[in-house]
Amino acid sequence: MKIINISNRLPISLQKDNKPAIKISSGGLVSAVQSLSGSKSALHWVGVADFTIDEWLSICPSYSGDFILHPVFIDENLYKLYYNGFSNSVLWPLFHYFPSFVEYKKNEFEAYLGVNRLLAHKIKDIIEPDDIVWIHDYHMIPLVTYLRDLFPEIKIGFFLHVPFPSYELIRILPKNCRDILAGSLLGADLIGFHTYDYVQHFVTTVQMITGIQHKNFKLNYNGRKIHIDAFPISIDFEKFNNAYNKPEVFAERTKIKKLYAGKKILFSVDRLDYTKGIKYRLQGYAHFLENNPGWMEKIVFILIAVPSRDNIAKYEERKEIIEKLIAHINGKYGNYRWAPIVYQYGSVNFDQLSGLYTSCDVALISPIRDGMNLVAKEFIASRQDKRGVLLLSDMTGAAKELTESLLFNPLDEEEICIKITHALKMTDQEQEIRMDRMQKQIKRNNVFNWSNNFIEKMKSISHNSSTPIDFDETGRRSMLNKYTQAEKCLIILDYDGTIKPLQPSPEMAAPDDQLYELLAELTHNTKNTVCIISGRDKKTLETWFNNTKATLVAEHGIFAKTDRWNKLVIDNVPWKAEVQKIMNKFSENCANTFVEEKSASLCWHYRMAAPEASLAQSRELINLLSDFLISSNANILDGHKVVEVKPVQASKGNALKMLFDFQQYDCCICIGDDKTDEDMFEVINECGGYTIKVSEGHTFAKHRFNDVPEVLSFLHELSEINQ
Ligand code: GDG
Repeated sequence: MKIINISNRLPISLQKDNKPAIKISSGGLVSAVQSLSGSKSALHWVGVADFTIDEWLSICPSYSGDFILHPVFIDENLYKLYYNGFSNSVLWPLFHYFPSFVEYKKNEFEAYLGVNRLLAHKIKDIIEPDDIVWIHDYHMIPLVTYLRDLFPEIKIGFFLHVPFPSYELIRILPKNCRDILAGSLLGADLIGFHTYDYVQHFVTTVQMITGIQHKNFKLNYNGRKIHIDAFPISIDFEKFNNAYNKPEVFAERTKIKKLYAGKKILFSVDRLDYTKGIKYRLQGYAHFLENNPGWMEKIVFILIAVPSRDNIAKYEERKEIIEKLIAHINGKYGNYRWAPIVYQYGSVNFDQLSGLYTSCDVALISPIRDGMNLVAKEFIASRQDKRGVLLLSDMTGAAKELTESLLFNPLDEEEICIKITHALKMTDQEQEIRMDRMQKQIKRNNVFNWSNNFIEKMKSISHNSSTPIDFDETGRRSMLNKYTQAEKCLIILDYDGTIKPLQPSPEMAAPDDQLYELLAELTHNTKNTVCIISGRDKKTLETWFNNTKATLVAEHGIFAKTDRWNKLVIDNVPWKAEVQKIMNKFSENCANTFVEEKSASLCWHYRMAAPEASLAQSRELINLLSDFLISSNANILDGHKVVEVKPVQASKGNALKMLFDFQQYDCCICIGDDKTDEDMFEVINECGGYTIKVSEGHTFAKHRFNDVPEVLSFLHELSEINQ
């Protein structure tokens, strides 16, 4: 088994001077993936090359590292459109809640898809059946589905390193673009995010766009279960902690302390990116200087900004804004002996970084949005001396874990000023207590646990990609044989769309004589137990099937009739009147939609309405109801052209479990067409029965009939056996 890691760039740089060599990057992700080699899996890494084929061919024979590298060579212009264009001028700003920075261009989106296709093509030659593929980040979303199409059986994991925003942001994108993005990730078996709010945003987005609802953060799609979970990334704790005693780091620390002797040191390091909140950080610091003249010449802010994506206009602009502001603050508050801000536009090496982490008094980290933020964790881990204070924006993923830091809102300069003051006054004892707690947290959840947890989760996912198969003659025969030999058979039939074609309005779908006759024949055979299980109310089922000897289940499992009607779940629905008011409003606003009232549930039907407008309205309704019903016992079903609210315990699967002892039957046949039939398919699959989905769509069912006539013809065949 191989682990194939895929990221935008390979984790290497090519040393092209007189002694050409491949240098492996030293980032946390690299060590995390490297550590997986302990699991005896060969580690492959695929990424876009930032060197030429000739350079690669001349250097690669001398390489013998931990990874088997697969550079993908992409035309420079195409790469620009994909990377600077769609990836970093649409997805990056949008996912970080900067919608006004989004610059969508169709050709860039096409380039984005094109590069992903090229990557899939490359990976195609590497993959073997039991491999695990791990795809990283927003550049590679379509790749998930391209690989799934090529390899239905392979295990695919995806991890997003940036925030996943609310659906309200995603819906800004053109329709085909957002459909592709949401749909593509459904090719994965495991989708990981840093935090639970990103998980939550993702499942809501999937439901809003595709109508697929999660159950305990698992999605059922094309016969596969997709697991969605939070895996907060971390760092190599020991590497940063042990660096404290490295002679080079000691020397760097001593130099810095000497240079700024008698002054408190504030420190920050990040890529120069508008999401990192550098401008607001500076304004907060200026506010502090303005309000604390006593600190003049007694404090210095070392600000390292690392060049990043500087050929994108927004980044250039940001650099100018920041540099002007630094000049302004230094001019306003500084003098010929002292500059309040020491600024470096350029990176530092690891020892210098450790020297800065361990010599500063306060780390000031203020992103406006950040998926996680590793700098915060690195600062904490570096402080073997357990001194220093972390000031951290509450808009970072890291803020959810580093709760002993001083958290602040990154746009609030007054709060930044207050928190700087608090940090400067914090006693050594308090610093030590806070540091100790955060260090324990990071040590426990280090980057090796992160990668290991992700891969172990991948391994544990049983991969059942069997899409339902249409019955061919042999399959059909084998099922009929099984039925013929059975002594007791349970036949479970959904009603609308299964044994009766869907009609524009519910009352038009009453059974006809032929259907009554068919049901009479099936129920007449003593070996059969027939169950009609529907979302319909019990009054309708009673009227239609009063003279039929079938078990009836109404309202998706709330009521059942064997000899007489029984309630299977409590139908306490205090929310009903209010939900009805809301649904009525939606009916008034959206022509040709209507509300159906049942005893314990309500449905808003939009089958006869204008498709696009009513679909948009249905999304609004679900959004509204989700908030309205948040602490109630209600469940919202996003069905086929219907939104239904029902008690949470009511499900067809639960009802079947309550009504039947499956052991008693040697043949079980379950047919349905709707999302509400999925949980009964799961139940019947478990007991080894036949599950059959009618028509298109994702399903847990093992087989498929194309339409209602096919179901009826099959049932006719059954009715003629053993008569
Ligand atoms: C993305 C997400 C998420 C920076 N300057 C220097 C330097 N660095 C290193 C830091 C740290 C890394 O770069 C930056 O990581 P962050 O997490 O802070 O931010 P992004 O680059 O935006 O990363 C982020 C991350 O992915 C992981 O999933 O946390 O939310 O945006 O390791 O140390 N290292 C050295 N010199 C520098 O000048 N040596």
